[in-house]
Amino acid sequence: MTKEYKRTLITTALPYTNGPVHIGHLAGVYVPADIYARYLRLCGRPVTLIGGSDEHGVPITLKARKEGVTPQDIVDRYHALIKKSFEDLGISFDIYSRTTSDIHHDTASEFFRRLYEKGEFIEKSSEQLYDPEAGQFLADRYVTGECPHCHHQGAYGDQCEACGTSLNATDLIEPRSAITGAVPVLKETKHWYLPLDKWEPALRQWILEGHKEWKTNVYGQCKSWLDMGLQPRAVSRDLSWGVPVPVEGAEGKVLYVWFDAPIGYISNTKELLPDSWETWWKDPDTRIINFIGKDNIVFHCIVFPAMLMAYGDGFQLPDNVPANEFLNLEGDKISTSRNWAVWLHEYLADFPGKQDVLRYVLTANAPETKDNDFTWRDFQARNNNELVAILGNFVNRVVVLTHKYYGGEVPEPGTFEQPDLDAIAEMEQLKASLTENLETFHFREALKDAMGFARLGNKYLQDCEPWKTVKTDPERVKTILYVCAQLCASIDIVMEPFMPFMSERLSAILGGLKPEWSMIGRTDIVPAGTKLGQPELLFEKIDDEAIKAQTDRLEEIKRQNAISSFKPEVQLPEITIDDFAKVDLRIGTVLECEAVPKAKKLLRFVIDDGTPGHRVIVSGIAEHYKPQDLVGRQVLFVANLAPAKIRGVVSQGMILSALNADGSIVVAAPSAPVAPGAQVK
Ligand code: B3M
Ligand code: ZN
Repeated sequence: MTKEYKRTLITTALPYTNGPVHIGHLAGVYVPADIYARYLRLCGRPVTLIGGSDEHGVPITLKARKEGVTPQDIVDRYHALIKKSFEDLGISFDIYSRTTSDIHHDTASEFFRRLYEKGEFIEKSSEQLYDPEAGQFLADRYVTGECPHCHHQGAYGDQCEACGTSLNATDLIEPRSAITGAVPVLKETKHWYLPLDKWEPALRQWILEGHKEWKTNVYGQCKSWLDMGLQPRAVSRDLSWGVPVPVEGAEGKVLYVWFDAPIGYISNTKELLPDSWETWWKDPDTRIINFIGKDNIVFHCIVFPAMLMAYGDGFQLPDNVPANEFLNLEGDKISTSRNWAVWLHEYLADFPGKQDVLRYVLTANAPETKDNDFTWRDFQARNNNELVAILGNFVNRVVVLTHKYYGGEVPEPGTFEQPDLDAIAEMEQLKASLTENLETFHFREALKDAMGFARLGNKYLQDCEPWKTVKTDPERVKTILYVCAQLCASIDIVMEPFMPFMSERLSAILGGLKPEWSMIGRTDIVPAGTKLGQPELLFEKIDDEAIKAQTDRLEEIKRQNAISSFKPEVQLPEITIDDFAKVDLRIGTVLECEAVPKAKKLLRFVIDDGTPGHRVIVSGIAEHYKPQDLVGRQVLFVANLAPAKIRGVVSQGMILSALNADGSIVVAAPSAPVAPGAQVK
């Protein structure tokens, strides 16, 4: 940071209210933004953390259509759920509002009207994609097709999420309506376009020259778009859900969701600070930071800044746009539509009181420079081996020993000796590195530095061994435990941005400490004589059972997804009724069933086929059934198949079964009991 700013406005991408928020949103945007806001507050630097729901756009109307309810029903439901779960996770928004609010509609309308009156738009009729079956224009997520740049299938009408490129719906190769699946036709309609090309020189200057310090993923994406050349972008849509286009002759048209949503940052600031919001947006001494996911880069670095430049009137551009990559879940891309996610509200219900563990794991694993993976095993290991074994353990030992030797009162120290001075010096180093990492949005590294304080504490305690020294030099132990209390206090402060719930409990244990960043590393944070609270475990082990419940849930979702996305085999060539009549299909009852020795897949059946001799059939389904479970069941079999010797057993027929979408095999059976030997036709 080259300039000293007076205040920092932090915005977080506004989540679409078409579903709850998941760990991908948290790791990419909300946890890092909250860490940064909390850090600035601890430094005593003025900061406002702005959040809110993005309640317009096709994701919401699609969801409403699917459920047969109104868009308002959808946004009311998810806005409430998302707001509550953010609160419960301790995301310290100064405001969390919504884009269906009156103040937002007014602000977004006024923004459009000003650009309109300044002549900043191109008004143009053109042919757009139209679904003749649904009788509506297809824009944004109403239409999918192949991306003309990276050839990803399933790119949306406004953006390809695979390569991040922003698109016009008419750019898509082989477009399809997301409503009816119909092939769209072209139909004439009028829209307003923001000529991004007009702002290209200013954007080049601002980003490519002025912000070389941005993260390489953000800078690189911006550079490649600018190098490709910017085109005018439509900022209105033929839809009924959204902010109506506030000019004459625009009936049935609303603002494009990506036009109104970023204005939400401004509306929400206005709602929070009706008298001073302009200072937070227009004073050059304010620094604006947008926390977003990587799929939002183009809108925050190109489109919204162009809008702000077109508006003028002193609006400041962001100073930084720290966008993260994506977090995967157990090796697969997180997906709301496939339900492949860990949903925040479900996590909070399944792991009550463990908000900090999630915040910790998501930060330790944050996808800052590349996509990263969340696994439940890693979650468990980080909790048990790091939070419990390192952090919780150190604090607990200090509190227990202070109670044991001094009735819980922090003792008066003597002269600091070399190990004490070394520990104090190391705290200084850690603080410098931690601060630098936070300032530059390297939160993973920052968390490592913060954990460094707890590691240091354990090492100091292990080296000084107060439990031994107490027998030979009790005076020395007073200094050791005094230093330990200061270490605990520094841990409390450095951890506050990452794990605020733990920090609050630790502050209470340390006699009501009020954390401030400048205190870190000091040797007088907790004065001698301070009465410590009772020892309590700051973290508890998470057992295998709790983890298994989560991985079982994911397995089940995977299975359901495989079934719902199942594509049947291509049908075989046609046969005649005479061909079919040659196959003698019958029902039989399983009398005996056992594994075939040394053949992992085979079961040997004795089937009651209505004849006195019964018959033996071998079937390759041993990996899917326990033999005893099949005894007594009725099956369908081909009776006139030529006998074949399989692993030394002569099989007189074939039992019919289906290969299921998830790879399992299910034996075909009659829907009601049937006399053994009855024919199936
Ligand atoms: N709602 C996209 C998203 O949720 C969008 C962000 C708006 S930020 C102004 O990923
Ligand atoms: Zn693409």
